[in-house]
Amino acid sequence: MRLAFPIAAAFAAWLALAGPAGASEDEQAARFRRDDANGDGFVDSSERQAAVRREFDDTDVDHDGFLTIAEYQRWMELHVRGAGGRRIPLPPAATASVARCYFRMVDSSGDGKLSLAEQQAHAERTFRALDRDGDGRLTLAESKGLPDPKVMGPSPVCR
Ligand SMILES: [Ca+2]
Ligand SMILES: [Ca+2]
Ligand SMILES: [Ca+2]
Repeated sequence: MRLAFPIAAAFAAWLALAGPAGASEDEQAARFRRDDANGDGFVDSSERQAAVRREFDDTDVDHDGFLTIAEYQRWMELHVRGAGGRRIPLPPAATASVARCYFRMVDSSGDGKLSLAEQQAHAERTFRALDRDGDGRLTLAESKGLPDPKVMGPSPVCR
């Protein structure tokens, strides 16, 4: 359990920030409804990208246009939830390792910070990996599914 925690948290946090899925069922459905701005029961790519922009602005506490590991850790402490929406106690060492892992995956320029463009590129990849029938929009069920690894590419090894 102890050993598995950082990987499970990495996965949960990665999905929570980058895709429509969150840690708990309720949170997933609530997020889906929030993302579905026109209320048609589907989340399309532009609705997802608008949500990514809002999440980016919330996470970028100093508003310099980049997310640092510390800003991302703070976001996780505030938003990662377990079953039933309960807060999970996240030791700083765990959030730091999850953040480093996430940054390895998303920071394509390798400068140690995430730009909005990098977050959006990652969100778009995740969106395509979740859109199993390829119709360009996600149903709630698709948004709760696992991203297609063939579309997503290999996940970084986190420790
Ligand atoms: Ca919609
Ligand atoms: Ca910042
Ligand atoms: Ca679809």
